[in-house]
Amino acid sequence: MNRERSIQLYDTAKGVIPGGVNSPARSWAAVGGNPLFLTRGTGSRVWDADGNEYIDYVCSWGPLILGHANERVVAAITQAASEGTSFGAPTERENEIAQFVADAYESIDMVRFVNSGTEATMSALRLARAYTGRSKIVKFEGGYHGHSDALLVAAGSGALAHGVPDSAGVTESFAQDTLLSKFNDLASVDAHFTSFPDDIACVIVEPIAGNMGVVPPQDGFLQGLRDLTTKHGALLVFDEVITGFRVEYGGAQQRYGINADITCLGKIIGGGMPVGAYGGSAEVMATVAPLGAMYQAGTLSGNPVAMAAGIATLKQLQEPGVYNALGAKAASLAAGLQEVFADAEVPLRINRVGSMMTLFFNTEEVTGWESVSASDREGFGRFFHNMLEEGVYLPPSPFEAMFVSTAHTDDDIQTTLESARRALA
Ligand code: HOZ
Repeated sequence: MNRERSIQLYDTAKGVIPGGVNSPARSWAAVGGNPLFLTRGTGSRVWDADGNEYIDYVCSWGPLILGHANERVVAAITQAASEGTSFGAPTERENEIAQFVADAYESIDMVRFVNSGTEATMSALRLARAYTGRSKIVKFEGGYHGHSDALLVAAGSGALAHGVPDSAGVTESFAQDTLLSKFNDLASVDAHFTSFPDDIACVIVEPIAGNMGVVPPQDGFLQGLRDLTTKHGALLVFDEVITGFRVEYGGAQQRYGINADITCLGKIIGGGMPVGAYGGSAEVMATVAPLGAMYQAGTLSGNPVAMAAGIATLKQLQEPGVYNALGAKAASLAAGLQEVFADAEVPLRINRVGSMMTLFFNTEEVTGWESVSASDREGFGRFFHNMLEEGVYLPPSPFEAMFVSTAHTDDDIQTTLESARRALA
């Protein structure tokens, strides 16, 4: 495959953008090589600047559950843009999508829209602190909740892949209020409540970890978090930026039957446009300005074009059978890959929930940070590059989720499996 144009563009980018990218995970530092510069996408496919075509399992890191350039989403964006791209004043579309979110989540009466998942989680922490009057928060090793200061401690995603899980520039005073626990280990959470019974404002968790690769919650883990936080008067914050409207229409909360106090959303609710949101009960959300004393604002929040894309996406996800079909497709891909790897005698552990999954090059079951860290990064990197040569674009990191969209066809799955067989050979 010729990738000359991508190489040239990356060289140019490095002169004017730090590391040539606007988000470190895109630099391919975790797998080596030159990132692809993409020019267009349709359905399950993307094309790079040299005209090479790929089956895409990155799907913009999760938002594109309907695939690229979905017709109804593009029409909604075009219509909204033609009516004005930003007003900095309320618009009716905000009411419509807020109602969709409140209807989807039993735990949400009110929701505030922001511009990214980072803003959503950052605001959720401020809200939890304002509501409880407490300062400390508990997060999990390998959990990634965007790049606000308090959350860049033992962080996953690009921070983990680049070896900077504790970012420079985060002062000790910020980090000291962030307590770390181990995912799927309730005792490690309980220990913090024993040490600081009256100081913990919230526990923030990705209910299905997605930024150290996909790690599902073990039986009882989320219920245990619910019980511990309730017992100690702390709030439970679910970061459903990836899982919201992904694993079920009502996210991980619907899937596992556990309600959070504050839910953070992003990705899918923006239909490929920049959107985040945080929501909860009317009582908790009454703390947010202008109702209450916790301040948070944004010129482009609730942007009409982004709201239109989100509405068009959620409407399609409300159609019967969408999640069953997505799950079945992802299951057949996972089963096929497991078989291909077994035939090649290469150890592989696939963690999958619905249409999100990670291929861990591990011999042991992957249940948390330690087992994630034991994966064969180089092996993944070789597989990634061989798949790319085959025209299959996987996430360029062993610690990210791959996504199946409604646009992926059975043919795409079969082609991917044949590619994997050759890639391993
Ligand atoms: N935080 C995203 C992965 N979980 C990466 C976003 C990007 O680099 O575009």
